[in-house]
Amino acid sequence: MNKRKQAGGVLVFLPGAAILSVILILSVSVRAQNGNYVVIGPSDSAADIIRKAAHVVPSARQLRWQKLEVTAFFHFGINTFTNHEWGDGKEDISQFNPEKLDARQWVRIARDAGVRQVIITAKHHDGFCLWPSQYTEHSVKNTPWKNGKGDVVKEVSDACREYGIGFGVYLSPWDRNSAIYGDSEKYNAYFENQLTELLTNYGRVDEVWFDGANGEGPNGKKPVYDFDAWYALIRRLQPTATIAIMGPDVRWVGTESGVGRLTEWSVLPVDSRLQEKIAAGSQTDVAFAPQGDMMKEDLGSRARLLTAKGLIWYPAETDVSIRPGWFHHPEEDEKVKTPEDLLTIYFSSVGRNSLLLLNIPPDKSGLIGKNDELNLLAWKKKIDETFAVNRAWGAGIHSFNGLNTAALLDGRDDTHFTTKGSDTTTQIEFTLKGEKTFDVLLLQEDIRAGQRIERFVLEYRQRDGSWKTVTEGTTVGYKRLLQFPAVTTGKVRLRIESSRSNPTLAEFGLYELAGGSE
Ligand code: FUL
Repeated sequence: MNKRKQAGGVLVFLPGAAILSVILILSVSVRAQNGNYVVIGPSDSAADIIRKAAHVVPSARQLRWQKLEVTAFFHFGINTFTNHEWGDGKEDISQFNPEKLDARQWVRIARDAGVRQVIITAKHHDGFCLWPSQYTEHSVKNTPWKNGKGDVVKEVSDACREYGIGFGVYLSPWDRNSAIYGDSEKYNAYFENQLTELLTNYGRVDEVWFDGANGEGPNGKKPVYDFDAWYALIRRLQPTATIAIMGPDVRWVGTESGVGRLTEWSVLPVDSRLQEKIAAGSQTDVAFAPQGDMMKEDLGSRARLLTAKGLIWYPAETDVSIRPGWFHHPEEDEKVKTPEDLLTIYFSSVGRNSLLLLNIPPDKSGLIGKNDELNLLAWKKKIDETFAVNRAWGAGIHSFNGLNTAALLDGRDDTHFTTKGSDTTTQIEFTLKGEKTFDVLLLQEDIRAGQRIERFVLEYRQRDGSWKTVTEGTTVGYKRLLQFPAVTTGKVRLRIESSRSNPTLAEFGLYELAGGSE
């Protein structure tokens, strides 16, 4: 039975006034962050709006986050012991005793799999805290684990520092254990206190992840979360941390299948940040089935932008679990996604202008299982082998209206090719160093300049001299990867057919999938 559907009906949306104030506060704070927000005035023409959209850029924290490409979740907590996905807060926490817990193993495996930042579920909806919070008794301090002296959050943050990767926290606003949940004023103060503990006792925090779930407390009421105050607190205590999902920096892609949109704009009309829409989607399997409407949903096309009051940089994060559930369940030990599954997910998330947040749940002994580890490492090997050699390296590059063609093959995402004058289309021809075989195209825009490309086509020259389409697409953004049946040729050309301003293309790559195309 689907646990999410079972638990459905407990959600409420933030009331309109709260949403408005969230947006106002966000607008004010982001406007100051040089260029990741722009106001559309009543006198702006369609051309003005598109030009403005082309110049919205990520904030420094959004840029750092985007470049991570692959991050991981560790879903771990009392659910790991009760074998549930969502606890009700009444669990007997004396069950929590992960005798072999080794956060260094978790982080080492993640790091070896190419993960650049991890997020620990410090508190899930059941309210059990993985750190010894002084504001509740429902935490590790009252469990047999390490005689109540343990702190999972500390072990994970220490391991992240040791292995040189980022550290983030998931703190569920919905707390099914708290007796004061339902009383907005008291609960918000409690939540702020817990957030403060996490943001002050564990060194640098790089991401704070809020889910939007909100149910009724013991008093039969649903509290109104004070997101404004939480954002302000995070900005004050951890100014470089991105605030994800129910937050201003990063948006949920809209599926939990690892599949992002084929057309994925990071510049969106300001109303896309309405917290209630995000909350509604993140809890409803039906509305967000992988092939469902959300995949077709147009978030950032020209038509959508033209009616906007403002535009923001609001990039997509694609979260998915390596197993069917978010928490570890022994019966799913044989259902770990294979290296091939993970590679497909890599292409449909990182390769679609999104960041991949891959969940790797430790088991109740406190370790990541062997199957998960082996599949992760085999996946990483495939990625490394696939992208080791760019078949376009050493190619002669010609573009009739192009500037700085050398940037396309310099391996850097902060230098770019662009066009002369105000040209928004171009053709770039690559004379490869001899005949090459490839089945993957990589494109990257220099997002420091914005996201601009709207349509592109890759063609190859056939033996008879005619050109044939290899693949085509719409948005590029930070990274776009496309797979196609293998092609062997000595010449390719990339045609950028539409762009919101001069295209600013950072990288061009042709690769061959490790093990060949299927
Ligand atoms: C959801 C939660 O309800 C799930 O349990 C999980 O934590 C997922 C990442 O977010 O909204």
